[in-house]
Amino acid sequence: MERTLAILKPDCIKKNLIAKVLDKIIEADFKIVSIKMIKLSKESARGFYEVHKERSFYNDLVEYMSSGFCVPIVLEKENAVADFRKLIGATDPTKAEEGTIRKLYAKDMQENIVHGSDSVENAIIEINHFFSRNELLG
Ligand code: IDP
Ligand code: MG
Repeated sequence: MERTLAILKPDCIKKNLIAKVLDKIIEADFKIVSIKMIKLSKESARGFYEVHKERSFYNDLVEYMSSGFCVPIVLEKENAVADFRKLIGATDPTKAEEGTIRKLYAKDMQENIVHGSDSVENAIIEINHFFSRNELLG
């Protein structure tokens, strides 16, 4: 079994889409290992997206991700990382496949509703960014 980190981003929460997105995730056979609702500090958002720190969109991304509540979720499934990336669709919703979460609900390249880890190694790092050991038992 593999784990991945999903985050329902602030636009998802503001648009009241938590239940709709969770339903897509559960329909696709992911098991929810752990889930919480938190507001990221700018420092935490900066750290989470550190790989993008040289990109032109980095400061806007940090503002956006710390602008309201997020819902980080640890998901488990065989092939969870790749399967979840497939379920969410391309970063740019105009390029996302029909039926994907971003195609259905994302506004644009920044406000794209949901995060998904891009590798098994990064999934472990990202899960540890949000969840402590006792929040991952069960
Ligand atoms: P991903 O979320 O599909 O893995 P990344 O390239 O890792 O995409 O970018 C992280 C996040 O940064 C995106 O989900 C999106 O919110 C934001 N982002 C990426 N590229 C752009 C851009 O060109 N303009 C504005 N925001 C962007
Ligand atoms: Mg990424």
